[in-house]
Amino acid sequence: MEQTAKPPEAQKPKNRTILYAIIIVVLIVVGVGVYILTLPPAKTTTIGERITIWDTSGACIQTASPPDCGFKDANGNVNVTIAKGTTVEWKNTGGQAHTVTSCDAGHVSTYGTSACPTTNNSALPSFDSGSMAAGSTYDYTFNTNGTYAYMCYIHIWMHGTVVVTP
Ligand SMILES: [Cu+2]
Repeated sequence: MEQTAKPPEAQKPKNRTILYAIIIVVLIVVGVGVYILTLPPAKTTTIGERITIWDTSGACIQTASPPDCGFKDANGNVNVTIAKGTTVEWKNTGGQAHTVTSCDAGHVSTYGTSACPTTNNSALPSFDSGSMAAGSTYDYTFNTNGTYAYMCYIHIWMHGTVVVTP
């Protein structure tokens, strides 16, 4: 079969080439952008102390004896001592929502002295997890030495202490 020479294509306008170049550049930029946005965050926080927020079958009654909810570390202690710079992670293993809320002056005035029998030194930073659903965690890094009382503002009889040493 005899090959017939293709008819010469109509000359593409030059601006079409420019359009293709622009499309390719846009695709590359979008591709790189999506790649960067989907990279996992370069978060290198190491959890130095884990505290369990617990309750018994979703109950957290102020008058329960022994208590049916609270905070505890791996050894069952309510009060923990950590080195400055340590990140503490609280995990709500209970069936109710709980909070991790520091007993700074602002929170004491909001939640009262039943929630916070002692007020933290004003030099210490405030922290507040807000309402934590069952199963959720809250991390806080302690960068100032001192004794931090904290509580759960949903159950103001839930108390804990973090002592931060140099
Ligand atoms: Cu609670």
